[in-house]
Amino acid sequence: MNASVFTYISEEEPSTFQLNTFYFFLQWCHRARLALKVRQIIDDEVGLTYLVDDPVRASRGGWVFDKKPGYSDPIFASNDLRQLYERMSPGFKGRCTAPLLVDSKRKEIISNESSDIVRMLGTASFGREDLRLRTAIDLYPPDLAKIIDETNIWVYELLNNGVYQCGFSTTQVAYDRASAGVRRGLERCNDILSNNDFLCGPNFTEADLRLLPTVLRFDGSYAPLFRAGGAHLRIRDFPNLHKWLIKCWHDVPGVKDSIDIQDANSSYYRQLFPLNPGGLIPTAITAKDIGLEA
Ligand SMILES: N[C@@H](CCC(=O)N[C@@H](CS)C(=O)NCC(=O)O)C(=O)O
Repeated sequence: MNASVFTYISEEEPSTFQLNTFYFFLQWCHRARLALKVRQIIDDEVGLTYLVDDPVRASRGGWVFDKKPGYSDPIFASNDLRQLYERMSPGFKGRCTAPLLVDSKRKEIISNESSDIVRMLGTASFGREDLRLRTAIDLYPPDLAKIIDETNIWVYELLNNGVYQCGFSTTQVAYDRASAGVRRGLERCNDILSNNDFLCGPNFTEADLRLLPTVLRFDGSYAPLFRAGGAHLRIRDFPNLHKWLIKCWHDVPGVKDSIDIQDANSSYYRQLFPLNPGGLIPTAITAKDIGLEA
């Protein structure tokens, strides 16, 4: 698993957890939401709390709680995410990021690393028989563990993180390297998907789940705003990958409900001032525009 200062829960752990997830909608949080949706775990069962992005009201980082239902900290009534980190992990020095998975009974942070959260939500039942049985899709079957882990590594380097490296490069050399990596990543996916329905074989797995947030935002944000792979590139330029995206959208339960495409894309233009100093939000891109709906 990824290096994290917090604990990792496996299926063997005791059953006393009460789950709570805090999150916003950018790609790392979208992964966690996808894991919940694909596992068919409904929001109320894990005590999901949304965050508001408000750097002015936040004491460090941008995430604040709000008074409105579903947006307040149910454990400590904190004002912002940093306060919650401080209360659960006094002296915490890292970035106070979302998604954040906490045990609301023990009042402890379980994890703030989205890849671990996805693995836990995808594989552990947290001692609850009903969550174990409901798993419609096996995101991490033991016989595919090795290939899923290998795929996650290059998908992260070239694509999940590669698009951000393009967007935030400050030198031409760094941008060129990251942009070439994004193209290699997209081509590699396209090649694999010429023979397979999904990245690791005939079934949707965690590797597909982790690729999805990047591909769903590519045409609306990562290409035009981050210039990932070149501002003009589109997922349609990789026909097998485009077919995969359509398949995930229509055939994998929960994927459609995991994202509001217009809002997810416009949030990049709203929030990333250095990349969009004028603050104008372009005409919204829809599911139809990227070929997902007729
Ligand atoms: N490695 C972390 C990164 C999480 C992350 O960057 N989250 C964003 C929101 S999706 C965040 O909270 N950013 C605020 C900050 O960096 O201060 C993960 O994948 O969980």
